[in-house]
Amino acid sequence: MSTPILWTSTNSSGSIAHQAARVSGLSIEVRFISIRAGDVRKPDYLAINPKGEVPALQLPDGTVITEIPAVIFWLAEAAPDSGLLPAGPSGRAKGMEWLAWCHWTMGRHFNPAFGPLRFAGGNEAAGNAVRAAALVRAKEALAFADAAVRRGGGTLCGTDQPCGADIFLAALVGFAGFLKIDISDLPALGALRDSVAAMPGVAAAIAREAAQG
Ligand SMILES: N[C@@H](CCC(=O)N[C@@H](CS)C(=O)NCC(=O)O)C(=O)O
Repeated sequence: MSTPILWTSTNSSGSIAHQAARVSGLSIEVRFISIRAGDVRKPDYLAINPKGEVPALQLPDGTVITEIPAVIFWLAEAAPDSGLLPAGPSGRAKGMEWLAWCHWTMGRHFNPAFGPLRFAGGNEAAGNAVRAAALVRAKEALAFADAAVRRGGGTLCGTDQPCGADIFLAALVGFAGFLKIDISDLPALGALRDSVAAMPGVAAAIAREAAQG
């Protein structure tokens, strides 16, 4: 293998890494597996990512990078002019800070909203309560991010172009749509989602996933 391979699944958080990979401009092979078909739990894939999750970035030297912030950090390091992280030590740290925030927000609020039964021992009534609470928390988190984007003049870190954290936040906005969270009172997030979707690399990744089905 001479080209990194990005393992992902359509309509999943792996799409965030896929979009960032295209924004990086690096030559990366994208391989789709199906979460729904259980591919993430098959031995061949577990040998690549024992966590049984996407995304995973498999490098030619055998190193496998998992966890979205780490994947985007690697892409930003390998393509320093891509803008995936803002410039300078403080800018890079702020970019990582927001990547970590998005990741933590996805794990603690969005995941329970999407799959409440996993957080409620399979009990349906408890699951409904988990989901309701998670939706409230997710909306609060989105309001926090909306204020940050307004302060940044359209991006989380005040950059002219969206960075990797903005790509992640735009994905959370998309997840909010699936969850029917009303963000009409958070216009900075709608504008950010649109500016991220207009990035050529992001548009290419979205088109590729649509073609994949
Ligand atoms: N810790 C993970 C979170 C990613 C994640 O939640 N991946 C989900 C897809 S959205 C997954 O692969 N789930 C496997 C499954 O549902 O079996 C990361 O950042 O890489």
